[in-house]
Amino acid sequence: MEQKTNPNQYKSDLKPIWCPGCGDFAVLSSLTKSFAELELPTKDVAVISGIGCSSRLPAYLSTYGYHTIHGRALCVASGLKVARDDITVVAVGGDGDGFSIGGNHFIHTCRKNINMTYIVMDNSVYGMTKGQASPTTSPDWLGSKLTPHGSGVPAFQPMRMALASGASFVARAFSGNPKHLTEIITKGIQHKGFSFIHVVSPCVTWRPEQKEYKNFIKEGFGNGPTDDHKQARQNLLDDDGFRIGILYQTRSPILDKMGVEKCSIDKIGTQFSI
Ligand SMILES: Cc1ncc(C[n+]2csc(CCOP(=O)(O)OP(=O)(O)O)c2C)c(N)n1
Ligand code: SF4
Repeated sequence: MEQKTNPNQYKSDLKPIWCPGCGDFAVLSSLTKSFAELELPTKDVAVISGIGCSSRLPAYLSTYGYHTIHGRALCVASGLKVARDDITVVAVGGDGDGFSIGGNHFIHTCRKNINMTYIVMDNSVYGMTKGQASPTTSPDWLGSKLTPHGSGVPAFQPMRMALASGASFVARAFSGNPKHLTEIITKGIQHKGFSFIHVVSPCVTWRPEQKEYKNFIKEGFGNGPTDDHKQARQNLLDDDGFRIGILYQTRSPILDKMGVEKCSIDKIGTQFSI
């Protein structure tokens, strides 16, 4: 897509304090490129995060933003989008934030299919709190003193969970392939409904072995994006977490302001209108 707007206009004056080499830099840069491609006015964009290294991202943007509390980005983002449908809402955060303490909200936001985008920068570790195992850490990872023999717990599968919970756009990208990442973010924002973008985003400090991720990345799921749920489920069967692309995209009913108002109490204690 031809770039008419300068991506730098979406950056704030704050310099990111992420470790040099952190995958989150590429997500910030791709997000600003997507905003520019879509020519979104900064006043019409809000980026909402939880807590974690990745959740610092809104501070580095000149759009509206809200660095909320741990695991609650989607709650705040949902309320904002339902109240202000004219705003482009993007929620961002880490795998700990989104799949552990925020796991409940992840499932239900997929189910509600609210028209916004959720980008999870997954490094399979709690980066900010110094490297503990997260929900997406493999059970045999020995890198944390808290779990010296591994966590022993099978890793959470974000793509499967999003698909099973009703997300209408499910995709994965890699911070080491920023062009593709930008394409996916742009498509996710353009999508009408809840778009979940799982970004493999290395933590070079607590998981230095993730610097090798680039050697494992493979493009595409099955024959490409599908709107067939069964096919999408099948395409995930041989996924090892390193396939990138759009897995699933469909149109399904969106929960918006009208939907919320229709289902709310008209007069307190007297009637419901459905
Ligand atoms: C209620 C609450 N519990 C725990 C914490 C401590 N805490 C801060 S960030 C974090 C995990 C961050 O990991 P992740 O979301 O994966 O982000 P990353 O730092 O890796 O980008 C935790 C447990 C907190 N801030 N609030
Ligand atoms: S600790 Fe890890 S996730 Fe946090 S900024 Fe450093 S490299 Fe990135």
